[in-house]
Amino acid sequence: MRDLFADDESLPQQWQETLCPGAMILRGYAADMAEQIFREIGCLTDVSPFRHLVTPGGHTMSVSMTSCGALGWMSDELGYRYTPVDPLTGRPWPAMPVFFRLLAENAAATAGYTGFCPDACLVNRYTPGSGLSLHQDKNERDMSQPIVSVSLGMTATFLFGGTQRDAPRRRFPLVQGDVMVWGGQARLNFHGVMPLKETLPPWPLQEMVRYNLTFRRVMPPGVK
Ligand code: MD6
Ligand code: FE
Repeated sequence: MRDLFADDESLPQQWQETLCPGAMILRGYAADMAEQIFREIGCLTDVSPFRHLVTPGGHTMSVSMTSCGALGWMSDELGYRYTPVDPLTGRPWPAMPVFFRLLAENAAATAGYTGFCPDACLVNRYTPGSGLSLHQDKNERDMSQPIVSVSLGMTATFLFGGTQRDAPRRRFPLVQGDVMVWGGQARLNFHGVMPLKETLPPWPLQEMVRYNLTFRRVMPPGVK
C-alpha cells in the first residue's frame, strides 16, 4: 500500500511490503524517530555498553550487541539465552524506554499483530564488514508473538530464507526507518544480514554504522 499522503512531500514516505504470509516490511515507519532512537541508544549503552559476544562454537561475532528490557539476549560457550542480568555489569539490563515499547507495539498492530508487549529488545551495532550469518530466532519461549525489527543508520542487505536452512533466499535492502514485523508461519524462517558495505551514513549520523533494534516477547504472559 502506497502512502496515503504520497503527494505531500513534507511527510515521510511509508508503504508496506509483504515478504511472505506473516512477514512484512513497513518502509519508513520509524524514519522520523531516528534522532530520538539514537538518543535512547546513547543512554542505554551508558549503562550496558555494546560488546562482541562469543558463539557457543567459540566464534566472536562481528556485530556488537547490547539489550534493554526485563530480559537481554546473550551468547557464550554455554549457549544462547536470555538473562535478567547483564553479565558484563552484573546489574539488570537498562529498562526498555517507553517510547521503544510503544513503537514496537504500534508497528506490530499495523502489521496485524495486536497486543504485542515485548519484554526484550536486542540492540545490534554493525560497522563495515559486520554481518550476521543465516539463523533462526528460536530462543524465545513465546513463539506466538511476532518479532519487530527497526533498522537505523547505514543500509544493509537482509537475507530472507524459508523454514529450512537450504531454502532459497531473497535479498531486501533495509534503510534507516524501515521496520520489519514477522510472526505467524514466518516466525522461524532463516534470515541473516550481509556484511555491511562502506557507504554514506544517513542523517544525522557522522560514522559508518548501522543499528538494529529487535523487539521480542520471550516469556508467555504471566510467566516470571
Ligand atoms: C538485523 N535482525 O537486522 C538482524 N531477527 O540486524 C535479525 O536477526 C532479525 O531483523 C528476527 C526478526 C527480525 C530481524
Ligand atoms: Fe534474527
